[in-house]
Amino acid sequence: MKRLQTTVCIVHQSPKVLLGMKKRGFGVGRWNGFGGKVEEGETIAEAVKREIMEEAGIEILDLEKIGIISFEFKNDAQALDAHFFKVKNFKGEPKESEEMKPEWFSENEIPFDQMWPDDKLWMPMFLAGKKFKGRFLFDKPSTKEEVSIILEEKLEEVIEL
Ligand code: S76
Repeated sequence: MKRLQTTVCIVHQSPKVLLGMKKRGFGVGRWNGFGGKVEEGETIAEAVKREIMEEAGIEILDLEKIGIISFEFKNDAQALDAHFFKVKNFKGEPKESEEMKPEWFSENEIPFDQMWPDDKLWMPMFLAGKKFKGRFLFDKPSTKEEVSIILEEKLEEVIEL
């Protein structure tokens, strides 16, 4: 199976988290962390920095790896290895780009009904400062109209990634 390396980065300034509404492409119509594909010749950390600058116009000042989840879709040979990161400090003001509309949410008002279905499982671990590893198998990629369904799930807290 082909595994695409991707990043998901969430700014956490307790009790607020910064999410972005995806305006096009994979995950359109859903709130998510910032991120995308790791490009050829780029480290994962470089990809995180580049994506959050492109999508939200901010420069991150710290970066902590907090999870790895493998996402697979039934009948699809393309799997995603998503590397999850937490950022606490950044420079600049989050601003809307062609790809994402950033918005701050309270930890207790996270819009899970407009997010990927796995988010309600790992987000509590993220907010509690725990690290995690997991694998989710979905029936299909989500679209704006239809959310995908989790067919298999595995998620565990880990001490180290
Ligand atoms: O939080 C998530 N971000 C993604 O890009 C994809 N979940 C997810 N699930 C497939």
